[in-house]
Amino acid sequence: MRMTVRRLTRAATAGLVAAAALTAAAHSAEAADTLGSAAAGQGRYFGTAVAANHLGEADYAATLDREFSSVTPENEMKWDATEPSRGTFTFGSADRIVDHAQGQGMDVRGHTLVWHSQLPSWVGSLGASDLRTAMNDHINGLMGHYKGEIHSWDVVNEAFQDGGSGARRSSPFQDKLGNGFIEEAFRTARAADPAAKLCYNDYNTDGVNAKSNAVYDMVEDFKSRGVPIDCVGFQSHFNSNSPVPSDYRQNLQRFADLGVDVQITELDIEGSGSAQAADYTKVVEACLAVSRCTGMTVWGVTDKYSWRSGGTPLLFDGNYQEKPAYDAVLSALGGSGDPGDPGDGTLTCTATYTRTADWSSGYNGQVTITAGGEPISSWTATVTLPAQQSVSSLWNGTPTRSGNVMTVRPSWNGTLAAGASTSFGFTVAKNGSDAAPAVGTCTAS
Ligand code: G2I
Repeated sequence: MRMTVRRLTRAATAGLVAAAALTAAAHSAEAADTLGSAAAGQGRYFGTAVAANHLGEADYAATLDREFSSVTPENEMKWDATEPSRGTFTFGSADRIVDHAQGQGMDVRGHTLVWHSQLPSWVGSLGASDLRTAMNDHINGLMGHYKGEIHSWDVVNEAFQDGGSGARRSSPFQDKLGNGFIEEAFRTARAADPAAKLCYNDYNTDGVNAKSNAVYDMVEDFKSRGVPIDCVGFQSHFNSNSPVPSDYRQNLQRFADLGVDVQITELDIEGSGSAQAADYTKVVEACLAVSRCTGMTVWGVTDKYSWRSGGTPLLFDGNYQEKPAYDAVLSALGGSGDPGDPGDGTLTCTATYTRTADWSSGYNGQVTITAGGEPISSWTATVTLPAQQSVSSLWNGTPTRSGNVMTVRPSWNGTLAAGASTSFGFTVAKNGSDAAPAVGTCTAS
């Protein structure tokens, strides 16, 4: 357990959280204008994964503190970070996150106690009996340190295989301790911190499929035999290969009907603009439709630091600007910020670049312009080319050139609805340089 002073902090924090919820509820009668306060108006938390090493970045901390009511350490509570050698616990980075969260009246999700990944090599080399002891010691060490400070723990993470078999995934725990390791971990966890909700967490279990059926059968079995389990986490990492399933709500509901809470634990959806916004809306609406869906966590604050940063899957872009997906989530939560802008009527847009064709002497580039949460009637984007390159033609935009900088304005396509996109394209002669152009900040009017 952490020092008494921290325990006092925690008790004080509990009061703060209650006060924050009241404020949020009162506020929502007018118009909740942050994710956390809008979600509180629906009786839910809205969280994000956080990395300790970004907390010192002013925009990161400001966005985190303003918008979110729960945090999950992205890596700092994992086994490799907290018990790198047997019996030696290191809590520095995780404590930084927990202290920051408590200072802001945010709750903390614990992630994760028993997982095959980010496991120090010493764990894998133990024999069965030693491994069982080490697993229970690890659970007791972490949960004891944060006793009373974590609202939900991912006790076991990703223990089932992908694919159609519904089988358990191979891991030191599975291979040496057998199927019983999961329930043993949950029983140990219950004793270690009776106040924490104990979750099983996995991915590709978001719709009804062989893997989620296998988890469902396990939870049903646990409930029937009195194995302590309180919640199931649905990671919800989506992209075009793994879209939001059409039976997402139905799947959440069937787990809730077993008598456990459900939580969306690592939400991110690759994409941009109105399509991404629509997918986020589906997820939020599904959670709100299931009374035991107690909260949602997105897997990061900003696209800049996402584990899938190339797919821009989060609610804030790399400059901490609210994306159309942010507006969609806020609105689905019943909030009414001023979508897509800082709340003062400012019009916004984003510009993203892709190379759409490539040959030895040249390439075609395309810049997609997406309006923020307000309709816009014009936009301006700059494209800076590497020195050797030159543009031979440009379509669906009106360029003015100054040296190697092109400033592009609309031709026919200046008017965009909130969240809507258009794009312009251009052909470039490489002249020996294959480097990509740099696209500057989009401005809207
Ligand atoms: O892979 C996405 C998530 C799937 N579910 C469980 C989550 O715990 C998992 O999170 C990711 C983190 O977002 C990444 O940040 O887990 C990855 C590792 O399994 C994390 O990546 C690791 C890198 O692989 C390491 O090279 C790096 O040292 O992050 C570490 C800390 O930055």
